[in-house]
Amino acid sequence: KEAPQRYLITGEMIKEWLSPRPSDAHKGNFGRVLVVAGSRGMTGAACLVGEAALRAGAGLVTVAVPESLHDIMESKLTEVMTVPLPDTGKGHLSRGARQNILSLLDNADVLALGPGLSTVPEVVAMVRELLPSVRIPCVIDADGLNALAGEVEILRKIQAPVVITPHPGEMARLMDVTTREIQEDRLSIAGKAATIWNVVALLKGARTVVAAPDGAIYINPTGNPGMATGGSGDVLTGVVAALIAQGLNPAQAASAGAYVHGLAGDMGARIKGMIGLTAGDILFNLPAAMMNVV
Ligand code: NPW
Ligand code: AMP
Ligand code: MG
Repeated sequence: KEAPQRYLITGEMIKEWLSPRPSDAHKGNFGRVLVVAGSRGMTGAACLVGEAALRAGAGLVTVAVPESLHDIMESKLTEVMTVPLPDTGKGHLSRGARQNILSLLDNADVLALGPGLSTVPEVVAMVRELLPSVRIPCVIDADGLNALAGEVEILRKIQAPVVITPHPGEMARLMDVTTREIQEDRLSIAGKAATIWNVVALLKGARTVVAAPDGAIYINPTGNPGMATGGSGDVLTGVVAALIAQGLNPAQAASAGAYVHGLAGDMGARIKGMIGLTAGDILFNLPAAMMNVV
């Protein structure tokens, strides 16, 4: 059996995937991202995903949240659009939100699902029922993945390309092993996830690994421990979704997303240091990081 192809992600590689904008471009050329994220106490996660998607170049971004949080999102966000979804009454998506989300997907090119959704039973049921009906590429992160723990075969039922972006704790829940077991063998764990579940698996943490279902493995050299801070991963979810919206294939989008996100974190750390770095600083530096790879 041939050894899997391994690549180090570079800026030159990404320049080949992402072309400069044609002078007659309009926002319709850069894709529509639907973000389904957030719950009471975690509206920040939903904002970070949406704003990161715009900063990474998506043409139009809509963030869908539980109805009771909608007005708060309207006031937090400006360029990002918002839409209310059926709410349990306590600031979580209800099971019935599934149908609303499916209707919204008719006007979207990519779905970013999971950050800050929480793991209450209604959300878990909604995510499990939603995914087999999704027909556009999706990026699944955080509580979108936590909802699949114990039912991970659902990933194979999605009839569209999928990128999963677990941190080691989330990957451990999906595989029903310990975080330490994930960290001991990151490359082969990511590779197994990709081939068994037929997804692009982006395993986060120092030296993020991106594994494609065809066996190719990409390793990200950018990023720093300053990025170990709340909300950091929510920014990455928006970046990967935006790159898919702009036409990169899922493995390219995941690899380029990890690289640009890490580069933005490195740029942020040069100004703020690693201790004071926040997810907002990664977001703030995304435009400069994007300029580096186009
Ligand atoms: P341990 O303890 O080592 O076994 P959780 P979360 C592990 C939202 N957010 N290397 C580690 O496990 C998210 O979107 C909202 C090794 C750790 O204790 C989610 O929806 C924010 N291990 C929700 O909160 C800002 C690692 O995982 C455990 C690792 C919960 O997500 C914050 C923690 O993971 C947040 O983004 C690594 N590199 N990384 C907002 N402002 O609205 C993680 N682990 O329990 O899944 O909690 O990641 O905070
Ligand atoms: P999350 O845990 O979902 O908020 O994601 C954390 C983000 O920060 C991921 O993109 C990680 O790859 C990144 N990150 C966390 N710790 C490090 C580290 N020590 N070196 C590089 N990147 C890191
Ligand atoms: Mg996260």
